[in-house]
Amino acid sequence: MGKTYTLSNRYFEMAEALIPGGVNSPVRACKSVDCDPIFIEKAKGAYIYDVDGNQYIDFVSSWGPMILGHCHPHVESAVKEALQLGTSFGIPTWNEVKLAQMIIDMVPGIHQVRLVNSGTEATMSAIRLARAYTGKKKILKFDGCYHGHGDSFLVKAGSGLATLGIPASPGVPEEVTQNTISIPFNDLKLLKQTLDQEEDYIAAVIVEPVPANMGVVLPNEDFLPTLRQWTQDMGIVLIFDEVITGFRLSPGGAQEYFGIIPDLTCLGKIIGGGLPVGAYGGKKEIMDMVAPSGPVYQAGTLSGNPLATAAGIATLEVLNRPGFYAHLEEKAAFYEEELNKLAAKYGINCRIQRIASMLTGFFGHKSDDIINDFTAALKSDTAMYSRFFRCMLISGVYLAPSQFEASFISLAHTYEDIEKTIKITEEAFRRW
Ligand code: KE4
Repeated sequence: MGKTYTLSNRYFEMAEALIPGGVNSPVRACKSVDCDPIFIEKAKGAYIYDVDGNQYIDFVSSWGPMILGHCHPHVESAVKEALQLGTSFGIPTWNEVKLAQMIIDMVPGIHQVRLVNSGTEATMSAIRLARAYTGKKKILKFDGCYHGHGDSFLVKAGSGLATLGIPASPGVPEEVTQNTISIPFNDLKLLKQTLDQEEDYIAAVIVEPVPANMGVVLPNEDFLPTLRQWTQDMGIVLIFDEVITGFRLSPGGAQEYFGIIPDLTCLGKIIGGGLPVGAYGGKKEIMDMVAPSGPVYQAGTLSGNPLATAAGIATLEVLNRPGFYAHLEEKAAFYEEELNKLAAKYGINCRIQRIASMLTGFFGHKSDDIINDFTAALKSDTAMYSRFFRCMLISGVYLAPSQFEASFISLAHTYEDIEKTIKITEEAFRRW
């Protein structure tokens, strides 16, 4: 029986009258995949259920946080237990110390950490800190990388801006953006030129070590080590934005995966297990500058919230179980392999790029086209992606509603779920 979206449509109509675009985050509006959003009622494991009773295998995982799947029992009981003790105090709690210790134990480059409420807060705070630490103003980022909606970052950013085709955002004064330099990812020649030219003015380079906001794009082998060396030599703070890669690529994120240690790290998503937690941390000599131990101001009413830290602690406890990442990687590799086979069998132009348990299928590219920067990613056939998204949606698979995002495999996805997804994909390709 075909799916009905009666209630989703009605709720969206009501939402549009009350909330800009009917959503609380632009990419959820599904504009780039030419359909209205579904409204979710509940989720469990690898599945989400919309308000009309339709079931979907979920590959968005709330844009990354749900690495354990939805309603993991360990997380659920931790939050329920915390709830009995109160929801927010604005006074220090033991869980903040415990989560801080876990983050420091897991993430090689973090020796002191501050909890905040989102990835955006983490990145905004990290660049403010880097500017204070170096006394310099400029920030260098990479085209297609997205670091949240802080003013300094809304320059040639990925994610929602790329999805909606917005090169930068109105309302951001040029006095701010003139201090942000954005160059192509993986371009060492231009990086060297830019650093040599701007060495005296650049406070920090901020990078997604594996960008996922232009779709998953892998760093060339020499890119991160060279970036690390040059920023080290020039006294420029290197910030890894690991909001997505943190705890995703390995317990210690991309910096453990590649063995490259940044000066500061930004975290989000997985760290809160689905509740709002972000964090920034790094070398103690830099973090000591953060108020109240130092003069760099940053604050937050709900930072370190007891429910959110309980969810984060429980999540990291499961991630640290033996074999967790190997198991996730095997399932993701199986999914990638089967997708490649299908694309070849049906002559569908789709380049799949994967690392660990996150991947993107770039439509309109040959399977061996390496996409290593934003310009290449933007050449994707977004109309084809849109059609694929809708085919999969009506067949019960929920993918990212944008070509410029990633799909995530969670602990909860079984091989049966992946085989079912492959069958549905084959049906979509067969009828292409
Ligand atoms: P939040 O403020 O959304 O928690 O984090 C911002 C952020 C920072 N850095 C990276 C690498 C990120 O990917 C993000 C947010 N990611 C997007 C999706 N790729 C969030 C989805 C949305 O905007 O609704």
